Amino acid sequence: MKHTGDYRRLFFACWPDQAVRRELIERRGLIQGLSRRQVPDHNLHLTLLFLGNQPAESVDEIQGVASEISCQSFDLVLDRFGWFPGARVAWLGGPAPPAALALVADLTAAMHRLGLIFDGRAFHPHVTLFRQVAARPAFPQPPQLDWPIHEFALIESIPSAPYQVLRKWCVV
Ligand code: 2AM
Repeated sequence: MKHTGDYRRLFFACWPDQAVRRELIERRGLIQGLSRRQVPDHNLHLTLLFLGNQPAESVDEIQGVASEISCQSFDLVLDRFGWFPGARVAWLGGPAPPAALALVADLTAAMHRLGLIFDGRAFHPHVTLFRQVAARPAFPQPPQLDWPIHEFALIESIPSAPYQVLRKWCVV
């Protein structure tokens, strides 16, 4: 397909429903004030696979191959706050369930088969709550958040706009 020169910044994610979003907001409140760059309520999510900038005309193909992925539903357990020194983000995260790892591996393989090039960062389940956190904070222990995952989503990041959910797929 001819490349138009336009790019879309994309990632696959678990997108919270209202109830889980409320719980994420409540956990974020336990560490409030860590930086001025609090992730807005409407953007809270858990990235499965970051694709970054991809040719605009690949979006249909990406959705097509994502539709063929079969995955079992799983429960995410988010039970700790943490901080990544490189990215300087503070997050709520937890262990990676085998079904989540399988989904990420299937998505990665499918995107590679399409010939897409993207960062191969390892999957560490986390929801970023604050950006530009300069040093590791002393975190409290959050109450455990259980997040049942029955679907995953393709999200577009557009500068100065809320993340856009392009499409969701159910898992069984
Ligand atoms: P972060 O929250 O840990 O920064 C949209 O930017 C989403 O993609 C965020 O969840 C972000 O993770 C993630 N992301 C951005 N760049 C990435 C990269 N190079 N590798 C993996 N995930 C990335």
